[in-house]
Amino acid sequence: MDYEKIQNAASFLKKRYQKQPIIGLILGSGLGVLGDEIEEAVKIPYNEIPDFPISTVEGHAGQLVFGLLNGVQVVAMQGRFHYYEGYSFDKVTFPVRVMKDLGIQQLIVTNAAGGVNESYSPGDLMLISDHINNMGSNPLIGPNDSRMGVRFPDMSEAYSANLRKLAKEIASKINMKVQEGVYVGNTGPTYETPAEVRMIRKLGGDAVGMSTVPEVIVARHAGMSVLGISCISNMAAGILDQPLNHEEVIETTEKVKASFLQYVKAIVAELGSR
Ligand code: R1P
Repeated sequence: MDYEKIQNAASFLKKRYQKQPIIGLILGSGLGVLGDEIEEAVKIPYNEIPDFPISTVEGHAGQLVFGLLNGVQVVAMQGRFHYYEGYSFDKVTFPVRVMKDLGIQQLIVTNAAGGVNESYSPGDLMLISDHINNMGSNPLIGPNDSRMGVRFPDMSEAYSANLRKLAKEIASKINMKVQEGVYVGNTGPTYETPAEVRMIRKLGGDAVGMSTVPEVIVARHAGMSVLGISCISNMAAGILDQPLNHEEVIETTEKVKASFLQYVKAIVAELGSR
C-alpha cells in the first residue's frame, strides 16, 4: 500500500471538506440510502478522488458523502469495492486507509449478507461479533509499512466489544430485535453452493457475504475501532428451495430501510455524544 497515495487522496478530500468527520461508514449493497440522510452533504464522486477505484456493482452509487448524520460529523462510502470486481485487496481497502488519514477512529461497516444460521430471517439485522476470512488471502500480505500499523496485528477483537455493547443497548432502547453472529467472507462473485453453506455453518458462520473482511483487517491494522452490521438479505443457498439473485438482495434491503436507518442513526448519535 502506497503511503503517499493515501496521503494524497486524503489531502485532496481535506481541501474539499474542511470539517473533521469523526465516524466513517461503509454502506453495503442496497444500504447506500443512509448516505442520503446526511445533512449539509458534500458528495464527492470516486472518480474525482486521486487513486480511488470506481464502483461497478448495482446498489453501490460510487461517492463519498461528508456531512452531518443526526448532528454528528461523518463520512460515508456510498458504494464499496469488492475483490471479485477485479480490484486488488490494496484497492479494496484503500478508502479505509484514507479514512484513517482523515482522522476517523471509529468505523461502522455494513453489508448485505446471506443468512446461514437457520434461526435468522431475511430482513434481520445482525451485529457482527467476529469474522472468518475465507477469501484465500489477506490484505496485509506484502512489506509492512510501520507508519500504517504493526506487522502482526491482533485480531482477538476485530469487532469492538464496547461498540457492540452500545449497539445492543440502543437496540433494546428503541425496541429493535438484532441478531449477533459470525460473518464469513468469501470472494464471490458466485453465491455459495448448498454444500459450502453447510460447511460454513459447521465452521461457526452465521452469515456469509463477499466483502467486509478485508476492510476490517485493514481498519484494525490502522488502529480503528469497528462496528459491523449485516442486513440478512436472503437465506443462503440450500436453506430455502429457491435460487439466489442480487435483485432479491436489493429488494430486501429496500424493505428494511426504515429500521436500518433508524438503528444506525441512533448509534451514530450516541457515539457522537460521547
Ligand atoms: C451479492 O448480492 C452482493 O451483495 C453483498 C455481497 O458481498 C455481494 O457484493 O454486497 P455487500 O457485501 O457489498 O453489501
